[in-house]
Amino acid sequence: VKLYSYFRSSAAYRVRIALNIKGIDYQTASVHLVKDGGHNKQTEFRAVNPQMRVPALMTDQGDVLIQSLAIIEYLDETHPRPPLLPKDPLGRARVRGLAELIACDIHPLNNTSPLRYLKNTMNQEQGAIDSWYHHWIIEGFEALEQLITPAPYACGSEVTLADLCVVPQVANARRLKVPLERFPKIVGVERACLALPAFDRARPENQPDAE
Ligand SMILES: N[C@@H](CCC(=O)N[C@@H](CS)C(=O)NCC(=O)O)C(=O)O
Repeated sequence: VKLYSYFRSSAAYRVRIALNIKGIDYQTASVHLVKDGGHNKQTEFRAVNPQMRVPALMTDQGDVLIQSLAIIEYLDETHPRPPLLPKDPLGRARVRGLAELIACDIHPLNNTSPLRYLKNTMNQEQGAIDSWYHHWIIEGFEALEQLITPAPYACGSEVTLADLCVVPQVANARRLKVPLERFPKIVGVERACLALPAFDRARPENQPDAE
């Protein structure tokens, strides 16, 4: 399979972890989100994903899948071992709830496009943009901190889809210097996950396009 990725993309990071956990060999097609106004906006990538965002996954049959959570669930269904979702419906709903708290409610507000819009169209200063970024991460993490019980992973003793969302979001928070002292459980989950090779290999700094 081919993963359209960018080393700093936290949504692509989620999928890289899933591919590693499942032991699926993949080729990285790097799409630079910053250079020349974003290579994701160019015709070549627009033909792959009209939404012009990474990740996108091209299967060996040439099908293109978009949206990290949909891609991860596809990988989980086609490569069931080890599972990324619990078997029971209640457990699945809990894991998905945490994943969506991050992927639907935190991440979209700190994404490249909205931040660029704040800067270029709304003419906001960098300081105001940084406050926006910090605000939405902190608000989301305050809820997440109460919802997880590191044992040692976000939802117990097995890695789940929730961990695949927590670790990249914490990486983003660290990059933008969001203080994390108030979130010991979240940081504990990150620490436990990063001790696993599948997570470590997926880190931004370990990607072929890392700068
Ligand atoms: N909900 C999407 C988010 C994808 C997304 O927004 N990716 C970012 C990088 S993390 C991107 O490609 N941004 C480019 C842009 O906003 O122009 C997913 O989970 O895959």
